[in-house]
Amino acid sequence: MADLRVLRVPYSTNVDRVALAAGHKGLQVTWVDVDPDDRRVVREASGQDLVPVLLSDDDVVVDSPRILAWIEARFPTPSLWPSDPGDAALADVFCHRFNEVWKGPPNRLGGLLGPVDFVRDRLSGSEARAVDDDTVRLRRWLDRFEERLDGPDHLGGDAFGICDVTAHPFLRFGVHAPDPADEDPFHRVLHELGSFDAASHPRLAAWVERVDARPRA
Ligand SMILES: N[C@@H](CCC(=O)N[C@@H](CS)C(=O)NCC(=O)O)C(=O)O
Repeated sequence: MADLRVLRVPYSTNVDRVALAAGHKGLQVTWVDVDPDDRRVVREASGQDLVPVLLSDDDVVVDSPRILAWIEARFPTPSLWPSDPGDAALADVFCHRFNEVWKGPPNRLGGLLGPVDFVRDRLSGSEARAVDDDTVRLRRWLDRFEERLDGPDHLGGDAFGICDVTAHPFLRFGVHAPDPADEDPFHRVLHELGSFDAASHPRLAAWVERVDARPRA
């Protein structure tokens, strides 16, 4: 088995994607814990500051979607993408939109609310309106995920796969509070403004639990 090392920081959603994917494939990962305030190891290994970074015998891969595709190419079984090429393309569209569109509102909310410690009275009028608008966007997507799960057990269909790996580390905060030591405002936004439960979104809450129970490397 190839030696896979992954650089990580605590509470990282994008690192959790790699843990879920590697767990699905039964891969052994050597985790390398990095001080979030001292990224020299990350920079020396990869030329940039963000984690996860995957280091194999012959490759350095940054950016979680690229890492997931790399893992799938090297270790195709059990697969994360559907075997039907059309379904696989659709899964890619889902993941791309999750990364490029869905993340927009919670990222902006974190950017507005983090600096004022989530005290809305400290926002300007236009900032408060932006918070309201992005909160509506964030919550509407929860309803769409709930509708998607009317029938299939997973976001990409019946089988666990890349759509679940991509979305679960983020959506799980809608049910689970961040660790008390986790100070990332993005995670707090997902928990406080993107919250849901078995009463409001029963299928989505059950999906969170289902994916919570999966193996992680
Ligand atoms: N597009 C990258 C984003 C990576 C990213 O933003 N990583 C976060 C942790 S989840 C990070 O290292 N942030 C820098 C910081 O916290 O200072 C990916 O999907 O891997």
